[in-house]
Amino acid sequence: MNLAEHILNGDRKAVAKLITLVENNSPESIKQLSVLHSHCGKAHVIGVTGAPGCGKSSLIGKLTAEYRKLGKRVGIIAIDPTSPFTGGAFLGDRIRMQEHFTDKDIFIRSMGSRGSLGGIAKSTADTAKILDAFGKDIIFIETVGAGQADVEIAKIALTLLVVTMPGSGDDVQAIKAGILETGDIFVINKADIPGTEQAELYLEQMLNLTSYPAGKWKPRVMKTSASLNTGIAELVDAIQSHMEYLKKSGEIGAKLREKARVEFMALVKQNVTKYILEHVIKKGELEETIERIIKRQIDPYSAADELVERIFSE
Ligand SMILES: Nc1nc2c(ncn2[C@@H]2O[C@H](COP(=O)(O)OP(=O)(O)OP(=O)(O)O)[C@@H](O)[C@H]2O)c(=O)[nH]1
Ligand SMILES: [Mg+2]
Repeated sequence: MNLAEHILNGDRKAVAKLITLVENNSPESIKQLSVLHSHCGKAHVIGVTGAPGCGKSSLIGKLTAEYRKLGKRVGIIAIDPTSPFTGGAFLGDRIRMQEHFTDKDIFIRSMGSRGSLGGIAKSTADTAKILDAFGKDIIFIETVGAGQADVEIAKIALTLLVVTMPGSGDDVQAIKAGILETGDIFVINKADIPGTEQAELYLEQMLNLTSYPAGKWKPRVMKTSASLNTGIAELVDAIQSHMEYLKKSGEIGAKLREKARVEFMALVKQNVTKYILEHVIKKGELEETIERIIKRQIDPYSAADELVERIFSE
């Protein structure tokens, strides 16, 4: 039996193994992912982003417990924002989520954030696919709200939660800087501490600056306390409403089509580049061409055109 078959048979170790192969960009992972493809497409992938320490992991822990009560199987992918080796966030997450570690219907994986942005986005997307094929109904992806990485993750998720907390004006302000357009549900976590109402008012005001045409999803503002376990069932309801909206409006089809298009085009680009580097370009030629470009003996546009033309003439 190969890894993919083991995964489809419910083998957790095989899941962990394949994720590692994906992270290492191993050619074997491609073979296994292609087998899994036809078994994917059932999971609701939920992105959870927000400033460090606002309670994303705690919240995911509570949401997971709620989904388990509903009989849903849950996968969690945490993108470790800071440390490449041991990692405070990683250890913290493990401790906070450990109540779920013994539950076999929950799978938790922390991923390093080293490597290129595209690399992280790709291994996260592939890991979500593996968990989907493994039978997880709900897959959380936790990222620290730090700009571009989150925008990439937002494209993987069907529903994006933007988490903030009261009292930290900076956090709420930071939301303005780009993620506002992509968030589907804004969560004010730590609603047990003062300043919750102000944060709520502020968010509502900001959302009201945008007009949402009838029939379009208007982002919701929810209040939770992961510590007191309040607002969690309501948040699950809001996430469910968003999924119903996606289905009813047909937006889910558009999202999935766009995702498939981006993935396919990236693979084509990758394969063509690989082919050129392995079969068309001669040893040392790449460096030589770069040298000529720097010396202005040739311009990069013509050099690229010449190279591509050679593929067809050879
Ligand atoms: N008062 C209060 N504290 C909370 C709540 N949720 C989380 N915390 C605390 O906030 C701290 C950070 O929580 P985490 O869940 O690790 O936050 P995070 O956003 O995942 O943090 P990073 O992954 O490091 O970005 C911990 O000390 C939690 O106990 C809450 O609802 N109320
Ligand atoms: Mg965390």
